[in-house]
Amino acid sequence: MTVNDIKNAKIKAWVEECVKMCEPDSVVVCDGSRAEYDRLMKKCVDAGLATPLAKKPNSFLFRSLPSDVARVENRTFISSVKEEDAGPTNHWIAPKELKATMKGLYKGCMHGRTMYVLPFCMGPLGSPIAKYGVELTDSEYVVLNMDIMTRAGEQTWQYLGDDFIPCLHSVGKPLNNGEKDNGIWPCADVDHKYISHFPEEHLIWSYGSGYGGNALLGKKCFALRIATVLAREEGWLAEHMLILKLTNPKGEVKYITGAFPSACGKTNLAMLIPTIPGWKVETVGDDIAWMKFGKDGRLYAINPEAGFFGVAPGTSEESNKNALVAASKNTIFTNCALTEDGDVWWEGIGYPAKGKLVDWKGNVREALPKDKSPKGEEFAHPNARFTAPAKQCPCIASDWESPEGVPISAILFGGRRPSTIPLVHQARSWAHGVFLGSIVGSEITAASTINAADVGKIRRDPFAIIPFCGYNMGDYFQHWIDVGNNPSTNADKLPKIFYVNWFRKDDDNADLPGGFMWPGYGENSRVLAWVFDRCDGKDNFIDTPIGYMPKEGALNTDGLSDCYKKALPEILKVDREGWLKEVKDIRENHYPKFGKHLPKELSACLDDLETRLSK
Ligand code: SAT
Ligand code: MN
Repeated sequence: MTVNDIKNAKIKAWVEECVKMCEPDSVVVCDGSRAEYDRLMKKCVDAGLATPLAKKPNSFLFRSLPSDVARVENRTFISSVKEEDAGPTNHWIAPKELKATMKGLYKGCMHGRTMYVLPFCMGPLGSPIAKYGVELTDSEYVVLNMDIMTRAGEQTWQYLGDDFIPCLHSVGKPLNNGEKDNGIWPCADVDHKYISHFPEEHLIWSYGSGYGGNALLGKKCFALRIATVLAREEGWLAEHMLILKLTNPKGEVKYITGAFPSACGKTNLAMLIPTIPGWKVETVGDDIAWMKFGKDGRLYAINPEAGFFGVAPGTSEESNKNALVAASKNTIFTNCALTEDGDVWWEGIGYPAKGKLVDWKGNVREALPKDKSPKGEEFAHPNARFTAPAKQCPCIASDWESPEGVPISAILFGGRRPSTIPLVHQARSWAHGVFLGSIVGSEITAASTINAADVGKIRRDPFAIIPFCGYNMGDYFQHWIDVGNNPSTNADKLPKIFYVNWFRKDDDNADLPGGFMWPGYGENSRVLAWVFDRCDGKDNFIDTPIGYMPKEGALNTDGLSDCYKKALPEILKVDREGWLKEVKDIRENHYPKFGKHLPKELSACLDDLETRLSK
């Protein structure tokens, strides 16, 4: 198929306009077939950009440039007409100015390269919740990753209408006559990278980066930043949330979504192996949830993605066996280390490497006797990734591609909070739940900042969506409040909302590994079980000033190690003093950022919390 064969006139005209601007040597309309995948991968291998892995069937390792290893938040723009609509947490440039700058960069940017036209679907094909887009890119790596992460190619044309999302991407490295990449990852320098969103036009323009969320435009750019805008316009929710299916020993099922800032084990929770007998967790999604009201007034969620773009370091048999199996074949690895026998290795994989390794920068180095490496000298980049098909996950739920989505019973929020926030508490109402989402954050540690003065402060990441919301965060809070007041639903039908904290610490207690008062991982199933019963309205709670909490004996502790049993009362009580400090921090440092956009319901929740705590 060629551009001329594209039947949708709007798509065809847009492609032709972009071809004229970017001037690629050739244009290929992708069919999404296995043969095409193999051909593009071979092109990458021949160009020295990808290495086939002898130890993992049909799997390949890419190394990016050190300047292109992660999302670039300060080069990510929400280019709404009015700055106020981008809000206090986004970077903004006026659309006219940004378009002029980017058109200058796009002019001739695909010289010496092929432009790929990749139609794709976010969500199960034909699902009433799914949305469609077309990505134009000059990166084979992007096409290959999008093939895994989305439903892409031929099969999507029949669903693509005039409301498709145009996604234009270039690595920003044109080639002169006869010039080749010579095995060097193509991208532009940092100040020429632009990851731009035009919310009024539902348009995405990305330039200068070939990596992850900057370049796989279906993911953060479309399924979150543009989708949050669509969701607000159309009355649904586009969220940075995992979706899991929880089955109790009686075989009853509930679906739960959860939002956590980075480094809180979101993917691990989505693929958790319960330690309590008879319970089962299966995965519907590990990163993004789109939730819409069904006819019955309940919220139904789909995972718009078809793969996992997971952080490799720290993934081990112990932390997430299911992810390792998912990434054992047909997987793209990026910035991992390469072993002599043709496998990948990373810090925290659970065993030391042997012999020589090629590190993520391409240098050959002798492996260290331990699995850990000094900061800055890691063999795998800390943000090294695996791109694996979701269907390869051993715990993928049988209904993960259900077109109508799965009905959500509970929503979890959480962060890394060494003090104050208990193991679990439940919101009293939808608005109180929105309040809990709005205060999500993790404590800044020496490991997560270069600014010593910030250590101990809370880095707020409301709904874990700060880097991914396509409009004003105050208006986003209001949208959540409005969803709860939607006439097609009521309080009984809405998901119950919970705040969990797996990360309470007591550094003085030598019995606790790492000082953590809760073991986490599979043991989190104990909390999930309490949440499950709460959704059934069981009498397993007490009412406290901060919300509902497990009553004595309600949390299953059978088989829990003694040190954690001893720590439990402390992490299941209300720390009044700590919470009063929390209230003060929210009032003085967090809520003022949103000015008049902060919903009055949230200020009311804060006042109410303070009153209850002071009684
Ligand atoms: O690179 S991605 O944006 O896809 C992943 C992440 O940073 O959360
Ligand atoms: Mn994410």
